[in-house]
Amino acid sequence: MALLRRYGAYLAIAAAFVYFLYTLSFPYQSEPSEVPHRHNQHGGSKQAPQQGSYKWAKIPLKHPVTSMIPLPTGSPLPLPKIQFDFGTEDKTAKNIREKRLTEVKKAFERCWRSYRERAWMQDELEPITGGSKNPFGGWAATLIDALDTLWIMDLQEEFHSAMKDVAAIDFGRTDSERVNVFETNIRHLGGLLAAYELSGEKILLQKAKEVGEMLYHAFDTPNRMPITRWDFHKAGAGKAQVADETVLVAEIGSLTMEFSRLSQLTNDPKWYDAISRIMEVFEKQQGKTRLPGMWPIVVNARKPDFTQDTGFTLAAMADSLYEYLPKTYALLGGLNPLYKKLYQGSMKTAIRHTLYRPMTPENADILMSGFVRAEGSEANLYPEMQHLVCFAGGMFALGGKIFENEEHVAIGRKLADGCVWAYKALPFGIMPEVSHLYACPNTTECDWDEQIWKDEVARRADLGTEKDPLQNIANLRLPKGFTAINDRRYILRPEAIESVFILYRITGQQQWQAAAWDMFTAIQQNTQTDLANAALIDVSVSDSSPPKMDSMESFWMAETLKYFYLIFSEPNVISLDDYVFNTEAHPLKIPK
Ligand code: DMJ
Repeated sequence: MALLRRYGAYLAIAAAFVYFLYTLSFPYQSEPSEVPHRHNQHGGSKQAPQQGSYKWAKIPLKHPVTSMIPLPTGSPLPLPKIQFDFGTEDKTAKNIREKRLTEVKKAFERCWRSYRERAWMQDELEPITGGSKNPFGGWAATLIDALDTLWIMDLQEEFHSAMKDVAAIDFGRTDSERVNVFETNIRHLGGLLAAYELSGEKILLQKAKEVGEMLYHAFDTPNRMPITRWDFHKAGAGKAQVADETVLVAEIGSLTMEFSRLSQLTNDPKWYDAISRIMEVFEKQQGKTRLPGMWPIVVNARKPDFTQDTGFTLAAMADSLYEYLPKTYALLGGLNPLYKKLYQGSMKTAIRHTLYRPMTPENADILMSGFVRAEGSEANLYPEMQHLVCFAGGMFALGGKIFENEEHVAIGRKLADGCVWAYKALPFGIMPEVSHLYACPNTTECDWDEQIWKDEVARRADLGTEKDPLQNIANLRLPKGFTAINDRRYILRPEAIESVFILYRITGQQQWQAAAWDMFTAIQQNTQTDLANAALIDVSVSDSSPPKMDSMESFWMAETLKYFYLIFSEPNVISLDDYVFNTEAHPLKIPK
């Protein structure tokens, strides 16, 4: 009974938390998990204006560590070669490539100009009305996120002028009540570190350190687990803090790259120590979860205990946790085998339980990664397809190279192909945020069966009792192969082009550049506004162009346009043999 009460209380807290996230920005509900499909929710509501600025480095800690976990020592191990050996380029191919590169740069410059004129120092430009908003603490998220793209695109004047204003940003104050630690880490800390790595400008490392000092206070809890939706002002006032009982696993598991690099660049081990304590918990819990090998979407950081939630995925709310394991391994020069162990263990489970081959009219030999509900001895796969999970192709391919596993590289290729297929399947060539497909019984062969597809569409849409189910299928605007579209938006996300870029650099095959160009032209034609580019409300319409919404997240210029630019650059520009990208596409240098 006591156990039931405790479990009931846990569920009630989890449900309340999930409902809170859901109300923030999710217009749809996930069928199997009933949790919103994205971990990067915004920071939260405004609070009364703050007096003064917190000097984070000087605020005493309530729970300082007694002994510091040091960075691994020794010379970095040589990593296997990642990039394809590109030979001399054919003249016509070079010509085409350079024209495409110019088009991508023009798209970026347009957005940058409008941001500069209309929303300078704000987090985001509103690309239709020209207004602005501050969902990320008001620390100029778009500016910081796009700094390294400016450098890579050789926009030197803009880079140096922007850098001067970065110097004035005060990370000791915000009008937001809560700070999203994950978002601040990947966008601000990641952005500043990468811009520093590329330019060598000391002020950028200084600002990265200021962000690091701030975020370090989110770890000031009795068990040193960080608070992910963090009460900035409570911490600034020196009040006691405790880690949360319901935390999204990506938010606690995707701090390793930036924190490790910050420790390496400052020679201060405290950030590496902070994330190492988290990864020790991941190691302890890996074999105890409901789907051993993987970690569930919601975890209890206070206990810590990762054994309650039954939902598992490589997609939203878990994604970058897995992505960071091979990348952190590389960043630490291969000197911490824990990251290899965690990655290999989790991928074994992910391959077995989350991957499926969708049934398509072309009998395409592709893969997708869905959602798994693990209860008792059962693990049931729900063949969902999220835009967010399109990063997985690149992760498997890169991880396969790092750990010399060709089977993983092949899986990566099929996953990336799955997203290319999904883009092409929609009327305007852009895939939606969340949809469902029909999973073939196995991944080796699968023939299209129109009747199975129609039955599945009808079942999902609950059309069984309708007079004319086929007419209703038409009303659902589903390309063949799609059994439901649960969220019809495209919000300028990067994951598909991210994987296509990685596959191109790893294989050297031109098909990936061709796929990238199709994606770019489709996105550019449909998302352009008078000022910049806007998210789309519905990519499934066919009789008119997709309607837009007044939003341009900072990852459009930080990630999406950067990957489009890099796939048409010379392959030695930010080579995958020299850099690993954080989950916001900020390149961090691999120590050699
Ligand atoms: C970005 O902030 C990051 O790529 C994150 O890992 C997931 N969501 C967005 C882009 O879609």
